[in-house]
Amino acid sequence: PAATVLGYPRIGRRRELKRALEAYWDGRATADELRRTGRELRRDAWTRLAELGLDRPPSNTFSAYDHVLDTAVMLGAVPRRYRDAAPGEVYFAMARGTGDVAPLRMTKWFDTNYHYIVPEIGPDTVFTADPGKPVAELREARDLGVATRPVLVGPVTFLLLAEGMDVPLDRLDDVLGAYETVLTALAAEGADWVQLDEPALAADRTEAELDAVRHAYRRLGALTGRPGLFVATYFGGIGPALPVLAGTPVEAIGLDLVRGDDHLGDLPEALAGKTVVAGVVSGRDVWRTDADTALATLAGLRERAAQVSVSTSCSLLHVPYDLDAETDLSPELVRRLAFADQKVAEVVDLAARLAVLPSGAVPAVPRVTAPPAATPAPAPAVRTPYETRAAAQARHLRLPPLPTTTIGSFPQTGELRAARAELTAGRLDEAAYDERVRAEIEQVVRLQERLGLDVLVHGEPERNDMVQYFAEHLDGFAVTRHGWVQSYGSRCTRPPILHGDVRRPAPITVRWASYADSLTPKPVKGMLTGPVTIVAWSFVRRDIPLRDVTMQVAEAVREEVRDLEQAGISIIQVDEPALRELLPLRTADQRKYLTWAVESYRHATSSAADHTQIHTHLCYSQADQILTAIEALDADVTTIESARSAGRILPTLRTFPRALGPGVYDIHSPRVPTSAEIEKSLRAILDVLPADRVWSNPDCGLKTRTYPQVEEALTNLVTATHHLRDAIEGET
Ligand code: THG
Ligand code: ZN
Repeated sequence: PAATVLGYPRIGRRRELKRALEAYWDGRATADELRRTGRELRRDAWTRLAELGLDRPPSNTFSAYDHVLDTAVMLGAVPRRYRDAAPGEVYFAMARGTGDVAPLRMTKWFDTNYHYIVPEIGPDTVFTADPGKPVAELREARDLGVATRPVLVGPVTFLLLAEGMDVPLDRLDDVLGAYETVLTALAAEGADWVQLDEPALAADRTEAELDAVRHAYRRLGALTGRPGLFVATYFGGIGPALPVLAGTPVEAIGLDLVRGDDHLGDLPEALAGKTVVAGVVSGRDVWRTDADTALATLAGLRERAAQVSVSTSCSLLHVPYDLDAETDLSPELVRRLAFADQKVAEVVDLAARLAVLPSGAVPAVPRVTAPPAATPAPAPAVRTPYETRAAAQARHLRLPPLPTTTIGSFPQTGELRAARAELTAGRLDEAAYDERVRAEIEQVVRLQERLGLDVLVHGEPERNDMVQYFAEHLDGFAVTRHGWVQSYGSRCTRPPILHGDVRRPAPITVRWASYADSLTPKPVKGMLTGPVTIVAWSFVRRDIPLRDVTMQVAEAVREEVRDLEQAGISIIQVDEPALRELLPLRTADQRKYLTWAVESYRHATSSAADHTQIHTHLCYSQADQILTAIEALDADVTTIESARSAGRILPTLRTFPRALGPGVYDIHSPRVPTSAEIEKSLRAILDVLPADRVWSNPDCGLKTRTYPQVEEALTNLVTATHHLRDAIEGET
């Protein structure tokens, strides 16, 4: 049986692609230099995969920015407004915008922390196939002596992810024409297999959508002179889509058997003629695979399918390259871990073991019971009624109408990042580093006082990342040195590994919050990351339920809230930007998740005194989809990212029961809004919400902006707010 993986990381073992992209965008490198880096990364990937024992590694999994954007370009779906860019610049214009044209929207790739560029199509989009990229990669690999299997985003997933049409699948036949051209070109170039990714099948699909799947793969299957078709599904079981796919001429079907083993019991008869590509090695976490369990699954499958190949559950894009690069992890932890290269070896090893297993033999799997977790019983997580709290907070804080504030982070300067790198390398001592942080905090406080903001923040200069910083200060987590995972484009995160029971050995944020508080008579907001976001952006142990892990983290956050309060901090923000990210893809599973997610947040925050004001912040402009859960968090003030989508979101906020700060400055763009624009946004908000419950703030943290942009934008924000405030106070 063959061994394969659905995809492989592409940012580079030392983030070479990130460096090359940023150098190119800054004008420090030429397009040729960028292309050379891409070629080197692809060569490294193919030769490594071949060395590790894969006979047909994937190709076209490299991307200069994003694979969904690559697909849009391959299909000719380039919106008119980008066509004026210089020929070599169209691709990055779509990804990042130009001086005049905003980029395409970016959003979460299913329930991962990877973000893709949202294709834009309309009734008039002309799909013209350009097979150039997949064909070139196939050739490039073959010249290195490696036969590969080109990977494409499948036509149904592509259309379902696109925006601009009420019923995007109306364009299916036009898109299929372009896919036929690409498949024909790949076959002509010698591809014997092509992988078409259809992760959209792991979410709920209507009958009409399943009909589209049937139609798409019947039509592609009927193409003459085509390569073998391997439809890969992942991020969960595909339920009713499985018999549909099985009823088409595709030769191979990939199943995520890590998350989606629910459908294994009733595999349709029709699979008898197919190759099942069994995703038994998880592409979503860093844990070693239990070989006995995986082998039992594979042996069981072999009884029912024509062929079984061993694979990962999804692309390895979501895990770091190589565990061997980590020298600081404890040997006990290392024994439990597998990064991308180790997972490839696992796949190869499982295939070899399956090959020598006599047919009919299905090994028994010993049941292991996990040790009970040290999970806190959820405290009765209720605060007093909002009205009571709001009155106590008003007396205590004495804030003006439309209070102004920011979300937490201020720009992270190059010097600050350099100082942190020096500290890690041992070239700067703790005391000297602390001195830099202290100076930065003082500057940020003085700046906010000068700007006239009402609720100040310390600016988070001491934090690399809002999750990693907490992981570094909690027991039960390990952090890596080189474990970078692409988040979007050139941006990466180093997800911490949550491997044991979580405990907080000492206060984490109190020192810097108190320091900032000591500098000013204005209230300073304490800044914490919520329990759901901490687990969502980490690699989490799987021996106990995720809910229990999250409650342990919530207990640590609860202790931090208590200590901040005791240090005299009266406004505490607990962010949950990833609340929506962990939302299960299937609606049937969503309510249960939201219940425990909300419960963990309330556990973290409910001990706060009435006069302590709890804030929360959520990103990604999808607040409207989980508004009931956001209300249930019971935060006193909620700030959301809405500057780009106010028109859609504002009407849904009319009945929001507590204070809200819908963002009035889009921090994701370098553009600075005028005070007139901000005032207009605020007026739109005041049309929907009562003035005594509205806050005035940017729509996300300021970390990725520059100081000149931030100073100008916040000046305009304060001016606009004061103007409206005078009008409101004049009325009463
Ligand atoms: N932290 C984590 N995940 C995230 C975000 C985050 N996911 C969603 C959202 N924010 C957008 N993603 C990112 C990811 C990384 C960066 C910005 C937005 C980023 N990374 C630095 C880089 O690549 O240069 C490295 C940061 C570091 O030193 O850790 O700027 O905020 N976990
Ligand atoms: Zn945000």
